[in-house]
Amino acid sequence: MVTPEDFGSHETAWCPGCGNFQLLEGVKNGLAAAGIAPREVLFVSGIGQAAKAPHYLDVNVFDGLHGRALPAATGAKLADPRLEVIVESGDGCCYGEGGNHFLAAIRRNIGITMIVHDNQIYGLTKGQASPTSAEGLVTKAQPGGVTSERFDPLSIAIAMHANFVARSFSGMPDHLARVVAEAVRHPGFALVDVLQPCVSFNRINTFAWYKKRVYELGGDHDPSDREAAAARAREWGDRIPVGVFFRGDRAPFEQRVPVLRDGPLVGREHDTAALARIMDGFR
Ligand SMILES: Cc1ncc(C[n+]2csc(CCOP(=O)(O)OP(=O)(O)O)c2C)c(N)n1
Ligand code: SF4
Repeated sequence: MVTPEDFGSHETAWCPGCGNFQLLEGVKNGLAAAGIAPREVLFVSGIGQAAKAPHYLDVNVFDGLHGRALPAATGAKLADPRLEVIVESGDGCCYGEGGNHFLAAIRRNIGITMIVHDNQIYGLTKGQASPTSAEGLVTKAQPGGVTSERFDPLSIAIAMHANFVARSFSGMPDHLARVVAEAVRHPGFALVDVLQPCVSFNRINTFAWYKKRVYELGGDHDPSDREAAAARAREWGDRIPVGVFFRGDRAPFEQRVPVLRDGPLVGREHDTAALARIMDGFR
């Protein structure tokens, strides 16, 4: 039996009170509930406070560049589809510089779970606006307030037929663990956007701010209904829904790629002379 303790316990470099702590525990609990052992999982992160999360887990880890976790994760998943590949990083990393990779991963429906610590700010670089910052938010780098519309990851993911779209909140650890467990079990690309207060640089979207607004999607929501999911995703303001918005049934990319029909690429014999001939062809 897999337990949360199997994923280890480490000192972190996060600020006291940060929403990342509950997220870390939620991920451990979710993976244990899904029965996924540490050696079966590869975490790929970018750069940021959130991107440090995999450093605090006893799992396989690859640190990508800021915004570039998904391409590395995609390569790993194609090399060995048996791996449970999870991208874990911040909203700046996943939706800003990583935005195009996010769209490509949804289109491909690659079997990766992307867990986003959505604190609506750049934490590591000390408080600049991120794509999910609210319009008008004042920061040291945006003294006149953010002038762009907020990026809405759930609406985009649902509009593009992402296979699993969910949101949770670090203030709801049990809910978070349940959603993570469900996301990793669902085939294809799964998005878990987690509302994560940054107590140092986002003084607006605090735990108290979210607690007043967040509510759980109930039995009246049908996650197979994409139109209903889109309508719920647009709800943002006095009431903010969390839960599984949408569950699709598209076949994962790794099941459709011809080269993988004969099994994983790792461990296969490869002909270095043939590879050298191909490389010579580019000279
Ligand atoms: C290619 C590249 N662009 C920009 C940066 C600078 N940078 C590092 S972390 C970061 C933002 C972090 O914000 P987010 O991804 O939301 O994570 P958080 O720190 O809030 O958890 C930026 C802009 C970088 N290291 N590399
Ligand atoms: S800066 Fe914000 S996101 Fe980063 S550790 Fe501190 S509270 Fe958390």
